[in-house]
Amino acid sequence: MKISNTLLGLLLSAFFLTPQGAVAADKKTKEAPSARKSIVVGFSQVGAESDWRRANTRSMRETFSKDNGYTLILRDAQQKQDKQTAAIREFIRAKVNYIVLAPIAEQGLDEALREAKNAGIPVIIVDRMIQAADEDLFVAWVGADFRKEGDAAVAWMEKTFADKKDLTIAHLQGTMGSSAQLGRSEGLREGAAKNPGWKILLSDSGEFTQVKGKEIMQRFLSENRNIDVLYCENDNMAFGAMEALEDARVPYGRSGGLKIISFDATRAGLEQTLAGNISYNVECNPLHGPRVEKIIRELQNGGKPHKIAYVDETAFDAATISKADIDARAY
Ligand code: GYE
Repeated sequence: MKISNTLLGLLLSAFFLTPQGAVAADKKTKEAPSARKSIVVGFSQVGAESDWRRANTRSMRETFSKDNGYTLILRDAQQKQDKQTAAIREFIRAKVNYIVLAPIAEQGLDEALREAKNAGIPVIIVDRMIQAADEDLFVAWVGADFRKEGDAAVAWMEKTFADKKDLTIAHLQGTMGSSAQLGRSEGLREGAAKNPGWKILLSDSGEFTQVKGKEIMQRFLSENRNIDVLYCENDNMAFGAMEALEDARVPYGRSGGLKIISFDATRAGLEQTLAGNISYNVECNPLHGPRVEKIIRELQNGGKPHKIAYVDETAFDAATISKADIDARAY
């Protein structure tokens, strides 16, 4: 009797192993995320100065979520370097597993990064870069080739204004000392050096914001209304500049007059490109969350991620952009 009971039990368990096992396995996977220790990531973000930046923050938040097994500590530096330094030190004190840094400027973070290194916390740099004396201050970087972006804008200018002997250029720069500003500005500077007719008569920083972009453009227009090209280092400053142009009744875009070149090619930027208000818009992709996560996964698995990784990018011409380009835009 005893034996047959055991046998029966065995038989039953053999028959019902699949459903029972499935339930058990299901329970296991359900319990896994909470049971597993989450990875703590401290992210020091530049600020919230532009549409690009807000899309970038969203991408990081979505990627480093609780459901994905992370605890994200996000600190907004409001475009102030001392806040960024303080955030790095806070992450070190909190003993986070990884520090992710979107540097405001290329210079000035060495000391805080050395402290992170001494504390044994890996630093991943995203978007802009740093000019560090010691390459070992970070494990990996992922972002855009800003100089290449500048070169793309210059190539468009050379093509578009090939017949024009003299070209008056106004230059609205991003946050001075940031990689995005340095690369894009260097592209224009070298373009002007190659093209003797190009004159950069006006230049100043609009700190990548719409408000400051408008303010600087108003000043430019008070100094000189005969501008052929506005080389504007991001979409939001271009929106501000467009407001200033409209207030001053200076024609621009498809209808003639001044031509605006912009960078980022966010959805709002592309809408202005399709409308013909921005003549050329060079893409800069902000969706870095999954790229940074891939680096962290590699490190977790004992791998060695690429030290430097550039994101592929394109550009949009008002003459050829389509509605489909905008519909495809996730940011
Ligand atoms: O172009 C601008 C943002 O660093 C690439 O920063 C980024 C730049 C982007 O404020 O809109």
